[in-house]
Amino acid sequence: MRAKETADRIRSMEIRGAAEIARQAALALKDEALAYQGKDAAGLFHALDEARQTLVASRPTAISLWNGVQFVMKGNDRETDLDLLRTITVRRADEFVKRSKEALDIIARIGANRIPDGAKVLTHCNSKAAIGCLIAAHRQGKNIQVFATESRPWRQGILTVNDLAKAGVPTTLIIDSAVRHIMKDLDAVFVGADTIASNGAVINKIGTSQVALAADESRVPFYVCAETFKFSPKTMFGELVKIEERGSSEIVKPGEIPDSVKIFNPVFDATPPEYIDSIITELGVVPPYAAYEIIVKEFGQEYIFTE
Ligand code: RI2
Repeated sequence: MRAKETADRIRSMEIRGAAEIARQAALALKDEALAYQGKDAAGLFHALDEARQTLVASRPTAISLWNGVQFVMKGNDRETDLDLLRTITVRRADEFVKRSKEALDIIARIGANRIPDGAKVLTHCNSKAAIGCLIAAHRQGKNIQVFATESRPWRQGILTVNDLAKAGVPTTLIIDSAVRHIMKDLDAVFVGADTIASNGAVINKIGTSQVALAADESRVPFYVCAETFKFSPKTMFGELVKIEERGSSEIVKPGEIPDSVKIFNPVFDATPPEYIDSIITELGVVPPYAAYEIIVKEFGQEYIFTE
C-alpha cells in the first residue's frame, strides 16, 4: 500500500495500535521505493521524503511512527545509486517489521514470567504488546483471569476481549469507570505504550493514568509493555510529548447535545514514572527511570537532528 493510502487509513484509525502504524508506515515507504518510475537516486529520495512527511502527519504525535520511518530513511540521503537506494529502503523496511515482531514475542515471554498462577490482571485499551504477555501466561498453563476496559470512545476493549477469548483466556469486559471498584481484587495491571519519554513517563490511551492511580492506591503492580521504538528520542532533547486531540464526532452524535457545549477529546494521557513498577521491553524488564539509557542505546544522538 502506498504512503497516501496508508496515511489516510492511519488517520481514520482503520490502521491503529502504536506498533502497527509504525510497521505499516515502514511498508508504505518500501512500496514507494518499489513503485518509483524515475531515473535517479535524488528523485527517489525526494519521493521517499515526501512520503515520510505524509505518513508522519497522519498521527503527528505518534513516536512509534516517527521512529519507524526514521529507521527506514536513516542514511538514505547519502545514497547516490538508484538501485542501491531502492534495495536499501526495501531491506530496512522489512528489517523494521521483522525486528518489531520479534520484539513482541520476546516481550510476551518476559511479561508472562511476571504473571503468577491464579492472577487476576487488568488491561486497558488494545495493546498487542500487553495482550501478548497475557496470552503467553495462559499458554504457560497459568490459570489467569483478565479484566479488560471498554476504552471509550473507540471501544478498543472490544478488540481486546475478542483477541483474548480467541486465545482461550478467561476474560471479563468492564466499563472504564469500574476500574477503581475492582482494583482491590486484582494482582497486576498490564498496559501498552504509545510513547515513553526520557524521564520514564508513559503516554498511553486516555484513562491509563487513572488506572495507574487506582493501582497505586491498592498496591497493585503496574507494568507497561513496550518495544524500544516506543521510546522518544525527541524528549531527550527537551521536546514535550503532545497529546493528540481528536474530533467531537467520536464522542457524541450530531444533535445529541446543544451546540454551546464544547467537547474535549484527548486521546492519550501521561502516567508519571512513580506509578510504574517496570517497563517490559525486548531488552528486558527495566525501571521507568532507565528510559534515558534505552534512548541513548537504541537511537544515539544523531536521530534527533534529522527532522
Ligand atoms: P501496541 C494504542 O493507541 C493504544 O493506546 C495502545 O495501548 C497502544 O497503542 C500500544 O499498542 P491507538 O492507536 O503497539 O489505539 O502495543 O490510539 O499494539
